[in-house]
Parts: sequence; structure tokens; C-alpha cells
Amino acid sequence: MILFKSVALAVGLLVLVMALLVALEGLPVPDYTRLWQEFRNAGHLPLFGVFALLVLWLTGTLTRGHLARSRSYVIAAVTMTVVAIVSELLQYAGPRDADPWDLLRDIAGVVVFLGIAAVRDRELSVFRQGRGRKKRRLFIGVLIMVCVIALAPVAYWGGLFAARNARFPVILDAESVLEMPLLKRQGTQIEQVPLPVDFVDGHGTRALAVTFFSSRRSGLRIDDLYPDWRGFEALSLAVYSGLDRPVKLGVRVQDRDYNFHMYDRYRGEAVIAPGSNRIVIPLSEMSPLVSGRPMAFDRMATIVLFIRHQQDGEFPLLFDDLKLVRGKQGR
Ligand SMILES: [Ca+2]
Repeated sequence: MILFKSVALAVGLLVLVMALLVALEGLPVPDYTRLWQEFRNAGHLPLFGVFALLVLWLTGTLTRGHLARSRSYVIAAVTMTVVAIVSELLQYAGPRDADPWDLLRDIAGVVVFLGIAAVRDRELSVFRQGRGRKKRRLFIGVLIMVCVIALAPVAYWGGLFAARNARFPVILDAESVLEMPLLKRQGTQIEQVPLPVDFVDGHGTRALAVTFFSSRRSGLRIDDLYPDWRGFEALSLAVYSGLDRPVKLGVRVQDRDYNFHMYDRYRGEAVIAPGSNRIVIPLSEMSPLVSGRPMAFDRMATIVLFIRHQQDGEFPLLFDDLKLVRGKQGR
């Protein structure tokens, strides 16, 4: 009877957990950013933790007096680990991308929540006899460590986004290492370098060197932009070229409503002369888009700086002081 109830419980939980995971994925989100994604990933921890407590409670209630207390913990841990593995396997088969880290977060949730319950459980003798106190302290230390590891990505991306928000309206200045994880290379190499003395349009002490290689398209992509550009008049960028000839730099700007059609984003081109350059693109040029709708300046998403059909071997351009400005002069 207990076996039947346990199987029914496990199947019921699996259905419920899957429903909640689907709901977690389908929630309307305020901001489609890496930080939000990490928040959502971290949601696995309390979700599985709470369910593990539920199984613990049910097992204790169903088997009152027939089962050692510690066995209830083992049953809860095993049940939820199986639920986590099966839900991951189902996701491999389903439309949602399965993430092995999710499985670790699920199990971390089970361990942490059951662990906290165990430490506080008066019926559990393991932390209350003999050297129990020492074991208890060690165990609490392990729980804290598991929590810190599982939540580290949220703290990491939270820090990067806080620095991004503090920098705004400057988008890229290459002064801080905190800027680098928000930049994506597309067939390029990037590094922070000292600002050349004749890069008069640059700012501070460093610039971002982007090395372009021969390819159909290579560039630099900045996702997860500070979203609200309202109240600004132009996008301004300093570029330094060590070449002895002009080169054409493509600029692409997308909002969060971008529908993956080439006419549903802004696309411009600037000629970069040898030496120091200042490119200024009035926001009025970006809207309306060719697709006909206005650019959503309160929900901006991505800037891509690129070079097309680059066949001249590798060369670097230095980017700096990419920012939004209120006047159209760009400074
Ligand atoms: Ca700089």
C-alpha cells in the first residue's frame, strides 16, 4: 500500500513540477536579459526544495510510527532527485532546451531545503547526540556553500548589470573589466588596450581593440543594453583606425520587439577615416524602421558593430566612448 502511495505521489509530483517548470518558462518577463534568465534558473532551487519538504511531510504523515525519521529524509531526497532527472529527460525530448545545470540546481534545492529541515528537526537524532553539535555546524557550512554556488551566477550577472546601469548613458568605455562579459565577439578578437595619444575622440585611459579577420561578416555585439533610451537624441561612438585607407563600419541597432526580419531593425554605415573618428547617429534616423513600426526606444536590446566582406587580412579598430547624448553634436 505504501509502495502504491509512493509511486502515485512521485507521478503526481512529476506532473506538478513539470507544470510549474513550463509556467516558469512561459511567464511574461519584464526584461529579456541574461540576468533575468539567471533569476529564472535560480528559481529551480526553491521549487525543488519546497517539493522535497512536501514529500518529507507526506512521508512522515503517511508512515507515522512505522518508519525511522531519517528514512523519511532519504525517501524525500530520492523521490525529488528522480523527479529532477525525469523532468530533465522529458525536456530533452520536448521543445524546451534542457540544461544540465538545471539538474544540479534542482538537486541543490533538495539538499538545501531538506538540510535546513534536518538541522531543525527535533525528531532527528543525528544532530542531537554525542558529537552532534560539531556535525551540525559542519553540515550548516556545507548547506551555505551549496547555496552560494547555486546562486553565484545571479550575483555575478547582478553585479555586471548594476555596473552597466551606473555607467549609462555610456554603453562602452573599455575602462573597467566589468564591461567585458557583456560584449560578444562575432569572428573577432577583443581586448582592452591603452588609449593611443592621437585617439582624441576617445575617453579615459583605455579603448577596446577589436581585431577583424577576413570573413563575410565579423563584428562586436552588445546585447542586454540598458533598455530605456528615451530623452536622448543621438548614439555617439569614437573609433580609431590605424589603417592608411578608409573602411566602412556597419552599425545595427535592435529593440526587444525585433522580429528577426532584416527590415525590422536599424542598419546604418559609417566611413572610418585613418586616425580618430567620431560617429554620431541621430536616433531620429533609426525610427520608424523600414518595416514601418517605430523603434521601441523604451525597450532597446542590441547594438552590433560589424564589417562586411572583409578580405584584407586581419586589422584592428579601436572603439571607445559609445554613449547616448542629448545634443546632436555627439560629445
Ligand atoms: Ca575609454
